[in-house]
Amino acid sequence: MRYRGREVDVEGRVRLVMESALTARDRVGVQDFVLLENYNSEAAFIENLRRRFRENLIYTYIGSVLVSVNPYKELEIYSKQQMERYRGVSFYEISPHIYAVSDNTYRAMRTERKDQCILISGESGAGKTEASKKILLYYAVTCPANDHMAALGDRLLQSNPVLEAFGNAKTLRNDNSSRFGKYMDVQFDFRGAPVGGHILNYLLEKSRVVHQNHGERNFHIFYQLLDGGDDDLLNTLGLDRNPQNYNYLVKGNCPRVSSISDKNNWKVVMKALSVIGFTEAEKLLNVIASVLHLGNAQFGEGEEGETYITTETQIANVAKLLGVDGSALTEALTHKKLTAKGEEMISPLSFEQAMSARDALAKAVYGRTFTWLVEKLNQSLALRVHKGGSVIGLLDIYGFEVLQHNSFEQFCINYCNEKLQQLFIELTLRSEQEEYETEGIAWETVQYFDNKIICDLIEEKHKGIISILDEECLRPGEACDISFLEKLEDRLGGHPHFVTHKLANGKTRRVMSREEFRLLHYAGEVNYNVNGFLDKNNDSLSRNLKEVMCQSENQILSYCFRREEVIDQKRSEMAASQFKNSLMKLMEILMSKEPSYVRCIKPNDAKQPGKFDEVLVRHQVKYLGLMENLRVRRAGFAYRRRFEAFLQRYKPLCPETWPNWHGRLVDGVSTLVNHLGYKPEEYKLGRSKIFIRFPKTLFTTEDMLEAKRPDIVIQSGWRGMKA
Ligand code: AOV
Ligand code: MG
Repeated sequence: MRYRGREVDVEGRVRLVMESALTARDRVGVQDFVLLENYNSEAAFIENLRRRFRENLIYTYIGSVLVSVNPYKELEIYSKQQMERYRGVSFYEISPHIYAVSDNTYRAMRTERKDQCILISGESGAGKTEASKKILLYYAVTCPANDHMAALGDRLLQSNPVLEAFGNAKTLRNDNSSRFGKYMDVQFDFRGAPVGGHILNYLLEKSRVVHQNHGERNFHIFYQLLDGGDDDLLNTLGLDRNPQNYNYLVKGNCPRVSSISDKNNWKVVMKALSVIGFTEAEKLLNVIASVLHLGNAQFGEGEEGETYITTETQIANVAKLLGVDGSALTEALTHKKLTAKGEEMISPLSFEQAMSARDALAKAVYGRTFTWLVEKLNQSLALRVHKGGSVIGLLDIYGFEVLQHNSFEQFCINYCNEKLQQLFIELTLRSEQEEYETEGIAWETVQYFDNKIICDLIEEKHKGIISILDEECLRPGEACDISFLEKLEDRLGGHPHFVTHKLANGKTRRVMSREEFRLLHYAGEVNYNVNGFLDKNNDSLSRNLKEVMCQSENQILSYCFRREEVIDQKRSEMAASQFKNSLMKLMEILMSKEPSYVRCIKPNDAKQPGKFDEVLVRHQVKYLGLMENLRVRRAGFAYRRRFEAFLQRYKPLCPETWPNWHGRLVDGVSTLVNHLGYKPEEYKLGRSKIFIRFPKTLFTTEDMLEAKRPDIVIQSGWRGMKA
């Protein structure tokens, strides 16, 4: 047996690893990919991830980027004691963790007084939302509490179950999939106490309210209400407990999910609402129930093609819950109002039109109520007194998704991921390059795929897909989904990232339907079916329905449906453009902050613990650009550390630097490495950091330290420093 080094295990015990054939590093891999001997090898990269995953070490760094693999099981690594271990400790001192990123970001905000953000990316089900919750928990538990705002941490935490109930749903990819994008600012005062929060929400997948794919569900809140609400409540709302009795809940044929307890979650959500200081729960539940009843409203077709409602009691129920006049609602669901030459005309809707008016109303009611809810949360989290502190922003969006049938929603979701990837490319490469420049170290360029070309394809003014879609939406009566597709073919055919069934030689591509276009995204190919694109982009509610809704006695709804909207005939921005513009603003917000990254990886498609699907992981490593990230990070140097950190750690190895060095830091480091026998080609001294070329140099030094001072407690020393 041979002494091999030291490790911190998941329970936080420091242990000396005594292993023979299988050395510690062989078994658990390296905790930072920059330490891989063969950093150009994708196979070595994957192997390192696999080994660590097998040992429940789900976190690994690429420099300061955290790579996280979803364990699909509860690990004992998120306790309060664990949080304590990471407080004030530098990255390299202790095993990688989401808490280390949280803590480093927090300290960078405190010491540099600069706003920070943590960007979490990865495909659907990779663990983004869980990561963001852990970060928030870390701040709520470890940051000093503000005297006046002792409960703010609680409110921040409680905003999550509420948002998830209304904005998350079970999909095939994820039992708790975020169906909206979320950016949350946590505001801190000058003492570092959290004092406020603000949430920005992005495009909720409203179509889910009226339709779910097979095996998927509507938003959690519906099932929670039916399962958890007490008898009196359900009676008042006119609901029974069986989700299968509601048209809007049966489409996916999936009323229950084994990993979810709707009943318990209902309690959690109700409690959260009360912590947040929510007084409108009753009105909110009326809205939720009204959507369920609305879905059960049925129509019949009269002899002359007119449409009427066959379920009078349903509509009476809906009207009561929405706080609107029953006959006005009936009228608005079956007729349309047109103004021609200054005269108002009323004409009946066809059966199909009435159905889609009903669905449009359900989507509008739910979607606007969701936005209202976010505003309510924001009021509760709002900064009461501003004390000149800084902000940490957390971005948790819906992950890249490829379904059997991809529609407008997937188009928006994947576009959003495309933007985030672009930001990652710009910021990581830029900041790395800047670091070499400020340190005065010569740097090698690294080739990488820049996805700007795809972003442009989607968002470019006049030329991009969104512009073309808007154009078509402005030709009512003439345009349809297929004419939109044809326009895309005309204008974008031949673009390297755009494909349809038409081949350049005029023939057709058999494998693609005539209703689809394919985008070659950074993360893979996706076929989008154009069916419904125009409608969803228009996202319009008839004037009649708006008129009815803005007279609602339910204060939530009268807030959501404003009079001005009916009076002002101006066309509001269309859905995709609005989304695009909100993303542009988001990018500006993020660019103004110092970013940290968490890159989440999904180990298998079966949501199973312990299963590491190499093909799937390799694909994600590829499209997340992790290899390029690593190469850029290395760019010739495996490791970098600030002089004071390096000296503090290794000073016991040199009599001249031990116990304290009194001269300039750079001289101390120089003396130390000379004593250790570093050769000139092995390292470079920058202005504030030492750059070490080979991992082996660092390993040898670590081993020497271990042999000399096995007693050194890892957490002690050089607190509060960013490497
Ligand atoms: P996502 O946010 O990335 O997908 P989630 O964060 O919701 O994915 O994670 C999906 C599921 O994986 C969770 O519900 C947990 O069961 C499990 N999981 C993720 N991270 C951990 C962890 N650190 N420890 C234990 N289990 C975990 V989407 O919202 O679909 O893009 O739109
Ligand atoms: Mg999520």
